[in-house]
Amino acid sequence: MAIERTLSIIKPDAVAKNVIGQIYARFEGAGLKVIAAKMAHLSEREAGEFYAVHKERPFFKDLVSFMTSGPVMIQCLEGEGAIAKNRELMGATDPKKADKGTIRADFAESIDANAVHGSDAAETAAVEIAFFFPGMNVYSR
Ligand code: RTP
Ligand code: MG
Repeated sequence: MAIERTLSIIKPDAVAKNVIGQIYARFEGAGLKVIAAKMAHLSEREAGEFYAVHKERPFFKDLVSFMTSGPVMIQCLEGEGAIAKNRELMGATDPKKADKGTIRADFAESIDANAVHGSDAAETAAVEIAFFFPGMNVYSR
């Protein structure tokens, strides 16, 4: 399988719960490397732009309001099949439906406060990585 890059966000609920390290350990345990990272408190504009694909969805307002409610930890992950592997580690969007042992099953409270974001395809990964890490401040090894 090819080496890929994906964009991951530890959302405000998980940052507030102080589980950044526990989530990073899961990435590392699955062979995913953190090759760029930054903490940020997103503005409404940034969160709205990032989730622009969901603009017409009924949950958009709540999503932006949640994503701007506190700091987030944003990282680019690299590894074999990184996009699907990260989605697998995350579990289903609704933590009640997420498989046992996934990040969302273990750390998320609700479909809104669901601990993590992960790119869902190669095209979105490229756009999302460029959105948060413009230029090449990425440390591959
Ligand atoms: P994400 O983009 O955050 O990684 O999550 P996802 O791919 O699993 O889910 P997506 O369909 O892209 O939705 C983005 C976020 O919007 C919230 N959502 N709420 N109330 C609802 O029906 C609903 N559906 C989605 C979730 O917080 C989801 O992570
Ligand atoms: Mg998504």
